Amino acid sequence: MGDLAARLGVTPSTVRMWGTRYGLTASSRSSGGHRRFTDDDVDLLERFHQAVIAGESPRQAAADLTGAAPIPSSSGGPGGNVLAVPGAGRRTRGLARAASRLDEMAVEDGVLEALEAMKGVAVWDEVVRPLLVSAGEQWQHTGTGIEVEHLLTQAVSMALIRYTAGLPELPRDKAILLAGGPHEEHVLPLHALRACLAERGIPSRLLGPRTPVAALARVAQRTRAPGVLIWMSLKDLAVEQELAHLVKSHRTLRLFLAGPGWVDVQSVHGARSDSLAGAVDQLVETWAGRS
Ligand code: B12
Repeated sequence: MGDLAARLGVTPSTVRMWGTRYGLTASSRSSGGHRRFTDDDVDLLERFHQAVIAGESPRQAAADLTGAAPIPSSSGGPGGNVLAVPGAGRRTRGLARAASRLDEMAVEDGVLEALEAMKGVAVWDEVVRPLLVSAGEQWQHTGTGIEVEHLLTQAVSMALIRYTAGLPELPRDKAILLAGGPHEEHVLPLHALRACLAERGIPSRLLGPRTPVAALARVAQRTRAPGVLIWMSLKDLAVEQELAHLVKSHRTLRLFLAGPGWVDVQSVHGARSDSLAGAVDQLVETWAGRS
């Protein structure tokens, strides 16, 4: 069991759960009663894991691979288990339940309501981030819940956009540039950052996921952006070498590197931003010193 789990990159309890929930288990036992996975069992579990990571529902993947009818969801509702968020407050638990039943509007409205009550940094750190971390962990450990992650992304981005649009109008010049790295899909933290900058009266332009560094350099030059922040959740060592060109876009440009993707990267071109509140402070100062 342990060897198999390590080979698949999941925990032994996950493999056990696949057995009880989807009937995917060892086809024989040793004389001592231990599970014995044959080559065919291992092959089946590997294909199951791959299908689930690729986005298929575990119930359907198990049915496809074994030829059995799909096992009905135990809760009867769409999606099964509720996303567990350890230590979460009332608001976060409510949003976790809404996300688990795929109620996009309830999540969007709940996040918007929280933003109006508590402001950007607190909502991100205390309400939204715990949900995202739990959704990521659930996916990593069970290969399930990717649909909840997508729904959360959509609802949280929309709430942040609606909230930002309702704030007083911002000056249009010298906007701060925010972008995801060239291969990066994760950009939610940039939506949060844009909302927090808008609360402080600071304009920003969000170029979104997968922004090529050369494009960022052109925009920085054209708009004379006083500051650029690049978010990367995933490590991408090639990006650092391209930054030399970006920081030369104009004389006073300051570059900030944010997200776990930069953790072990030593860069002479940019400064690290370690938290949402920290990035807001850095960019407020950068914008105040714009020339
Ligand atoms: C939402 C999400 C997605 C969405 C992204 C949508 C979007 N528009 O942003 C979708 C579904 C598209 C997605 C795709 C993928 N994802 Co994803 N995703 C996430 C999730 C749940 C949240 C991401 C996020 O916004 N994080 C922000 C906060 C919550 O992250 P944090 O680590 O707590 O932040 C720390 C610091 O960065 C800082 N911080 C927090 N917020 C802010 C804000 C600012 C401004 C600053 C400066 C600092 C800061 O404080 C924290 C503590 O120090 C994470 C889970 C997670 N824990 O991050 C996985 C996660 C990042 N994804 C992961 C993976 C593997 C993927 C995929 C490769 C999956 C796949 N097989 O396709 C793809 C990536 C494709 C690509 N090329 O980029 C892994 C990455 C593991 C790794 N390091 O290699 C994670 C960690 C899930 C997991 N636990 O395994 N994902």
